[in-house]
Amino acid sequence: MKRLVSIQDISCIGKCSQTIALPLISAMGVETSIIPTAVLSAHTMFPGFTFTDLSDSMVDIISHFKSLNLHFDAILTGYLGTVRHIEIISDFYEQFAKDDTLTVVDPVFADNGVMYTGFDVEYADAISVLCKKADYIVPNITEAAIMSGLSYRTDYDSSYVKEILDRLNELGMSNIIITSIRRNNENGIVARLSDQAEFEYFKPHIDATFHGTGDLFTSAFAGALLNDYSAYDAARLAVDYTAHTLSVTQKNKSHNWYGIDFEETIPWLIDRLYS
Ligand code: PXL
Repeated sequence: MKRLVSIQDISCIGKCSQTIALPLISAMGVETSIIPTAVLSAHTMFPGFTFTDLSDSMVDIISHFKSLNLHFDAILTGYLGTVRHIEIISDFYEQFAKDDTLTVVDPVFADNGVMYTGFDVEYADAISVLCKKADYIVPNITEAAIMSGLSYRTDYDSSYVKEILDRLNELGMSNIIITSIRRNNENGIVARLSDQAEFEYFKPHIDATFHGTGDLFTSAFAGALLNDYSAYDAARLAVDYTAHTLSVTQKNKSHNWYGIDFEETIPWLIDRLYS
């Protein structure tokens, strides 16, 4: 069985980061180990959340992993939170990212034109450095614009997206999948791979936003890559799964404001994965 390590926070309530990656990628038939970066009582949309930084534990966990001689088929990072986390992960890459290790970075620091609580330009610069080291990056359009140095726009066309991709390429990032792109009445992704192949995939816009949707996309994408899907097929599966889960959640009368109801759609994902 392939083994992935997911490096992101544990939000005790709120369905995001590890509490999405762990069940979802495991269900996709991949052993999912974790390195928690921090424990939050709840994700950052909850007023009054607590944040316990686990940087020192990360260092201890990593040195124990090293003594166990572990091999990872993939390293996935999502929401981190501090520049120190990024530095620790860069060291982790040095030790564990072998030639046959797939590295996926979801930079997670902004959405809808604004940075999340607690993030700043210094963080954006630091995560850009990690993005240059990754095999695949999956920024949303806000994160991609900020990392590229272009200002975020709500109204844009494909030339804006291409310019962002050009600039990210110039910075040394490759295999870029930009998510949350709005086009007329559609939502989707635009990707450029290291061989310059480009693809896009759009679905009708669903008028609902739920926390953790990006984490769901990235987890499904990474899980599909480890099931030997091509980047194009993995991205399409992840878009379809995300859209399906959004619409199921929206229809769910008992849904919670704080998270997406992915638990209900895991069987759908697994059906699609093996069909
Ligand atoms: O979904 C990304 C995410 C993950 N973890 C925490 C967050 C967020 C987004 O805001 O607050 C703690």
